Amino acid sequence: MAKTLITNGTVVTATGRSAADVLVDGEKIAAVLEPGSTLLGFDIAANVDTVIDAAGKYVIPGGIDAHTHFELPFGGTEASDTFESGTRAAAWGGTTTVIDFAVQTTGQPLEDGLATWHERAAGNCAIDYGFHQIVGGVDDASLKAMGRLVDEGITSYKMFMAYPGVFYSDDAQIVKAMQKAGETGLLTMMHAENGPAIDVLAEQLVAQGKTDPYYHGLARAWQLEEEATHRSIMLANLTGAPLYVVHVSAKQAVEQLAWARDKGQNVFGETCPQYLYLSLEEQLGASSAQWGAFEGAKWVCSTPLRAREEGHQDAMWQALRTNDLQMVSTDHCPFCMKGQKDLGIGDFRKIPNGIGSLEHRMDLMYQGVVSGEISLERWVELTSTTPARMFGLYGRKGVIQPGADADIVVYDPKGHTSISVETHHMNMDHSAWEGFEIDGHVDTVLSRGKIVIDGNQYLGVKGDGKYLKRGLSQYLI
Ligand code: DUC
Ligand code: ZN
Ligand code: ZN
Repeated sequence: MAKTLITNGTVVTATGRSAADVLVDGEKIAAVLEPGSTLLGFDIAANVDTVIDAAGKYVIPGGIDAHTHFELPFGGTEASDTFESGTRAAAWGGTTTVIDFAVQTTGQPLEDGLATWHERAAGNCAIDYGFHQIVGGVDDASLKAMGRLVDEGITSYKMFMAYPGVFYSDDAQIVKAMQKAGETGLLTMMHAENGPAIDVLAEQLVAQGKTDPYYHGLARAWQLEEEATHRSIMLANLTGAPLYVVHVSAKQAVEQLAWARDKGQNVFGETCPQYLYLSLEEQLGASSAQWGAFEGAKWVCSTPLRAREEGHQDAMWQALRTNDLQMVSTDHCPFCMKGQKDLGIGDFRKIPNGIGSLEHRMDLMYQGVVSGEISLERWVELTSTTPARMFGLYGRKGVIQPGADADIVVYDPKGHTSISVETHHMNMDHSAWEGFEIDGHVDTVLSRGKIVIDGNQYLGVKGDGKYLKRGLSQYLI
């Protein structure tokens, strides 16, 4: 089996940093050694197949993006990244594991939705992948099927309090699903926005001629995120089910999570790069020569970008520091402007919701280290270690230690990354992050011991990525 030595680097984990060499044997990390160690009784560098010189660079566990939507059917179209293009873009950005959402639509047997996602992914991924299950219809059959998910390695499922008529579940359905989750150990992931109330506001805005993307943000008011977050917490409290709230964007929703956590409830939350950097005023309200006020459609996603003047972005960074929020995922759900987002010209309700960020998550969060928002260790914790623990992959993923999969990123803090549609690898005709400059660079990426990114060269192979059967959450109180 091929051996690789990553030498002269600084190994960074969630708990500290140290000068160390990492020996990879086949697909696994074999040893983490003092630099120049002769502990193994021979000159290691002279006895491996490949030596990677990481002098001046960080050696971190590969990123885990626990929230992606490849090929998601949504808004009359389908998210534009396939498992092939999406996992390739992930590798370019230093992410070596994705957890995508298998979709069960209302009325469809849960098993059929899951089988479709397995078919789409199998043989197409360059990095390892797992699934959460979207439960789009709670009935006796789907509740029974939920009971079998853990055996399939799917230990979390998502429900939507938004999108009536599409993915929406009412409170009665949520209670039933949470009761089942409480019995089986499944982690409930919640899209917490009050969908019926949003639909009323959206209809009123459109009736007043307010049809531009900007109004998407006004219709999805923070009060409706706070309310749904609170309601989901109380339903989880009632049923004893652990709760993970996805894509938190409102500071008031964070207050609800913190309140529940302070009382000792198993409640967790993620935010996404877009809620840390982008805003209602600057992006949803943007205008361009090409698109006019429809330019803002590039940033139509749900939950929506929030007003900077209300302080949501600062509050998200703060919550990441204090652990009121535990993780950063992307909610990667890309759509092109031409032929997809433009379905909503003249009516923001018809714009497919989603932003593509998968390739840039590690860089964007590293920029938070540069700007002093988070520490180097917290960067690793938020993007790799906690996702592994939260979703039952820790030990195998999310850490640099003997026995773990050799999913490793060599990150250059002296490098530079300019983000642009011209250079990204996601299947999109624009970048939501155009013009963002990162004071760092993903240099080398190993996926289970194999180099998939070598400087500016892509060496990944579709089909090398394997399905990950996940265990129960390792993060519960
Ligand atoms: N939000 C998005 O922006 N896209 C996909 C689904 C979701 O909840
Ligand atoms: Zn969602
Ligand atoms: Zn999502």
